[in-house]
Amino acid sequence: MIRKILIANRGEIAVRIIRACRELSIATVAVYSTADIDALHTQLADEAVCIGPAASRDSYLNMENIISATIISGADAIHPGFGFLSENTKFVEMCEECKITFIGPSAKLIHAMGNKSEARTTMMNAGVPVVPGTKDPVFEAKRALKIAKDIGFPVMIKASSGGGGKGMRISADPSDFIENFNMAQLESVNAFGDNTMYIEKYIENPRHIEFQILADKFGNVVHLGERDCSIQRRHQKVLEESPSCAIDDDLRRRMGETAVRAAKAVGYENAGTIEFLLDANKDFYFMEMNTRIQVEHPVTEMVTDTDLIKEQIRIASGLPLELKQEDIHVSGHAIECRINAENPEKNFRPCPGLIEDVHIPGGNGIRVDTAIYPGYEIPPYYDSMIAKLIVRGKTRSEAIDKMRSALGEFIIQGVDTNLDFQYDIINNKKFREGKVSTSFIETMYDEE
Ligand code: MV4
Repeated sequence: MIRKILIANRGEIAVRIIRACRELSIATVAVYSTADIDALHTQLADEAVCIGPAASRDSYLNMENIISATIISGADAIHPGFGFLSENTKFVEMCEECKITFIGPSAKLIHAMGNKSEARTTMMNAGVPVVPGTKDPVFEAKRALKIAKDIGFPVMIKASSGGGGKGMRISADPSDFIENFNMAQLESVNAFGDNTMYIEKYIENPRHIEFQILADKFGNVVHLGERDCSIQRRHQKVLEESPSCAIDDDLRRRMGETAVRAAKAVGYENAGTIEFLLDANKDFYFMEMNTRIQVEHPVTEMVTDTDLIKEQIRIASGLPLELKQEDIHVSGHAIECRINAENPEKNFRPCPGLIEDVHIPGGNGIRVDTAIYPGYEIPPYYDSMIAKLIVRGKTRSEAIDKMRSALGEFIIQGVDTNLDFQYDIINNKKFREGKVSTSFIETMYDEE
């Protein structure tokens, strides 16, 4: 059994993990940078170890220091949260070598899914639908152009190591292909040191639908329904909901079964997410697999009445899944708004600084995951997300009304936030009608 967990993260997710550990009577060790000495996670954990200076690469990405902190504090496991070292193969290998339980999948699995081109091939071979495109990776623009002509334009050029839109380009027709391929490849070489590319048919205005799965060490895999994450800005999710209003029970069953098949095909273990693109004809295609707990996991927790962090810990402890697929029911509707310290009027520029005062909304079906408090100073070194406001209602319409009420009640004084921007999304006619796609934010103010 796991008795003590070191949380290799900060902010609301570190707090979320500490709370789950406390419920399970597992001791907690926080790690913090010198900029986070007053952070909530540092104060809330049973113990806290300073792991370096403010810059992430010196602290929250400092593998040696985090492993040392684990050994010194006598923790037997590390929960990585999301971001930072959560999908770092080398770090997971270090944990494996030091006999520290990494709460997540193996280094081998993270590596296999991090290679998007290889993941695509693996899924094709497992009978999981992928976007029409290359079977093998391509390295050379001229050869890629030949393939693109076979696929049919427009096409999407993607870097195998890509993510967050990096190393990705649309090509409308053969005349702009070579240039776009070379730009995408150069971006990938610069960002990831990898020139491996693949080509897909371009899917216009898709929805981003992802399925939450849980897999134990005994080959049991279940899915917990989907999240619709179509509302994004520059590949950053802004608002997520579950269930998706684009999916009926039959499609949910088929996509869910596909997600489970995908996880089984790679021998997955722990919590994971299968990302799909859903096109206007309701055809769905595997895009990527995320091998970590995700920011938006609470919407799934709210509609399935589960605790995904506790499930991760149980799985890592070697316990079999207690959940059976037939026992998992999606009930009601949940929405999450990501609250960022940023100024939407100044191109969403981050706005760190002193939180002079906070009022956090509450009430029936309202959940706020945050690490801010009155008098807290948001450091400028990390992500600008400072809270997640999650609501659950019986229906989508009730969840929207709850979110409108809760956003209106939320007060954060001292820094600029996107609270008003989220309010605009919630009150948008198209959003309320469920007519959203990945281009929603670019057009939301058009005809109002
Ligand atoms: C696509 C696509 C259209 N067609 N692939 C964006 C990030 C990366 N994970 C994959 N992405 C996309 N891949 C094909 N073949 C459109 C996107 C895309 C997108 C996907 C989900 C959510 C928001 C998006 C915004 C722009 C582009």
